[in-house]
Formats: sequence, structure tokens, C-alpha cells
Amino acid sequence: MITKRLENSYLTAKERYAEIGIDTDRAIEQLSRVALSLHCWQGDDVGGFETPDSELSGGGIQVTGNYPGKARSADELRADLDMAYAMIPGKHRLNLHAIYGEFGGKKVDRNEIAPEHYQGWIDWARTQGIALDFNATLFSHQLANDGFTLSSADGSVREFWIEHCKRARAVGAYMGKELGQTCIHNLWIPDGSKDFPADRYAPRERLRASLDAIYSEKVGDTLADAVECKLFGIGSESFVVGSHEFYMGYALKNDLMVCLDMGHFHPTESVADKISSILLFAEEVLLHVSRGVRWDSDHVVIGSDELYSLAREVVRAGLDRVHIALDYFDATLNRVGAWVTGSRAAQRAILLALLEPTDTLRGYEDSGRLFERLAMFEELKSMPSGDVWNYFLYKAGVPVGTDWMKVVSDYGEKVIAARS
Ligand code: RNT
Ligand code: ZN
Repeated sequence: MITKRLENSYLTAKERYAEIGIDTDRAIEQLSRVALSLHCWQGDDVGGFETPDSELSGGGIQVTGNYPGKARSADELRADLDMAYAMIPGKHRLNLHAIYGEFGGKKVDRNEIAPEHYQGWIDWARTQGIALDFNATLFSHQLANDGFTLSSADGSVREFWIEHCKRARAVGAYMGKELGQTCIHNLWIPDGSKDFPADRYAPRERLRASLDAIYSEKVGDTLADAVECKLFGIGSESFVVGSHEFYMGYALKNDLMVCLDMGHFHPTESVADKISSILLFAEEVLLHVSRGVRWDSDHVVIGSDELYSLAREVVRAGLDRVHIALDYFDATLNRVGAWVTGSRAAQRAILLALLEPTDTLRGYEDSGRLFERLAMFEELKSMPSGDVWNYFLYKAGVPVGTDWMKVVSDYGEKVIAARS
């Protein structure tokens, strides 16, 4: 009977959207083809598995909270991911960081990582039918403690991290080849300083040289490279070497992708607004969908105005040119719940954008009918998008509405709580 109700509500919604020129079946079909890249690091507070007690340190990022039962091994993380994926409609990628390798109890330093350390993930991904993305890890390490890695004034420190990045790209290329789907390797580095530097030029010059050394290595077309900028971090409030201008320049000149993290700009700056500019000069762009709150850039993603604006720009630009990865970490709540909440929020935002009568709105705009444009945006807010969303969930075979919460809570009580 619930099914009947879902179907009836959907049919009514479908009619109402048809009245404003929107085909809801098509919107659902388009949405079902959007693959997000889920970030593995929400599952264990960005700790990784280098040692049994690996923890996030430095890097200008921080996890707060101590909700019990975080994944302590790749197997536990995969079990939690399986649960999360089962609650998220559609097929989605997994975004791994280098510190999530399976090192078999051996000390494998960052400049020693190799494809074999990620074979477990590749095998798992193959069974699940999902693709992998990858990231070099340039934080939580003694050679990153003073806040500088690829832009360090110390040549041996730079060499160490250059080697790590080269290996990370090789791992990513291997993943892409093994799984038959291009792997995106994203590079974010923490480099910066708490107080005003006397020299902003030299560190940036060194970073450019390090990047040249890294990207001059050709790894084939199973890897795509992205670079991620930041405005400031904890402990790098006054200066971040890899700023937006730095990476925009570098990426465009060297044909890499720019990665825009929603938490990495001034709070009043719109990341949505940047997409159309970047896509005039680059083929593709990578997004880190996140939520900044005061000093933090990594709260769980929710349906906010920023997210809705972003999704509208993504859909208007074309879903094939924008790669959508998630990036947040919250240790105050059930981590599986955090994955599902953020993923569903991102998908819902894309659905809302797909349900927008863009041609009509552009028509108003082109003919100077500005009250009509504004009023239409307002009217859209009370359209029955929730009924389309629920039908999409139902068609995708995942729990509808709030039903998934009970499943994840049960998993928390049975599986997560048993970890001590
Ligand atoms: C940090 C960046 C970066 C990280 C991950 C863990 O500010 O956003 O993307 O969050 O690499
Ligand atoms: Zn990010």
C-alpha cells in the first residue's frame, strides 16, 4: 500500500512538473547516472591504517568528536561502506587516501607505497562494481610537522614528498587500469604559515618546481589529475602556499583539473559562481562538496542554499564535465549516518536542479522579464520535489524517506557498538 501511495504521489508530482515543462522521468533517469565519489575518510576520522593507532595530525584540518566505534581496519571500513552504499541510491565511486593502504603490519613510509598495498581495495571495488579515486597524503607525518611539504625550503623534504606523489599517481593509474575507469588523483597539501611570511614568492616557486617534477611523469590515460586550493587552515591562517590563484594558474597552464572545495573560500564567496568561469577555460572540474561552519571547512553536507546553488550550476554546466566528490569529517555522530546524510543531500540537490525549468527562466531573463524570473524561482520552492525524490529512492531499491535511519541505527547498535 505504501508502494501505491508512493506511485500516486509521484504521478501527481509528475503532472505538476509537466505543467512547467519538466519531465520528471527524465530527471530521475539523469540523476540515477550521477556517480558521487564517497570519501573513505569520514569512516575513521582521517586516521588511516599506517599503524594501529594512526590519527590525523597537523595539516590545518581537524576532526572533533569521539563517537565510539570508528573503523580500525580496512575490513571494518569496507563493512561500514557497504552499509552506507546500501542506503544511497545509485552506484558511487570511492575516494581513497594513501594512508588507507593495507600494509600488513609493516612500516611502509609514504615514499614506499605501491599498487600492491591497495589491492584489497581494488578487489573489493571490482566485486562491488564501483570505481576508485585516489589522493596522496601529505599530512599526519613527521616530515609535514613544520607546515611545509612540497614547498619546503629543505630539498630533502621536498624530494620525499615528490616521491610520494609520483607513487600515488602510479597507484591511481593502476587502479584506473584494473577497474577500467579513469581514476581521479587529487592533490591537496597543507603548506602554509600561522603568521605573515616575509616571502610568499619563494615557497610558491618551490611548489611549482615540485609539481613540475610530479606531473612531468606520464602515467597514461587511466589517471586524471586535480589540484586543490585553500584560503586558510588551522595554523595556516596568514598564508597558504597553494592558493586559488596559484592552482588556477598552474592547472590551466599544465592541463590539470582544478578542485574546488566548498569550505576553502571566504564564507561570502560563492563556489557555485566559479564553475562557469573555470569551464570556459578547462574541460572539466572537480568539486569537494563540503560545508564550512565558522573555522571549520568540513561539516557534514546538508541541503543548504550554497549546496542548491552549486547543484544548479553543475546541472546547467553539464553533469559530464563536473566530478562530484564529498569531503567532510565529523566524529560526533554515527559515521555511516554521516556518509548517507551527506550523500543523499548532494543527490537531492542535484535532483532539485534537474527539476528546474531552465529554458523558461532563461527566456524570462533574455526578454527582461525579471519579476517573472524571480517569482518562478520562488514558486519552485513549493513544487512537490519530495515526491519525485521518494519515487527515485524506491525505484533505486533503497529505503524511502526516513526508513534508512532505522537500518543505520541498528547497524550502529549491532556492529559498530561491538567494537571496543
Ligand atoms: C583539506 C582538503 C582535503 C582533505 C582531504 C582529507 O582541507 O579539503 O581535501 O579534506 O584530502
Ligand atoms: Zn577538500
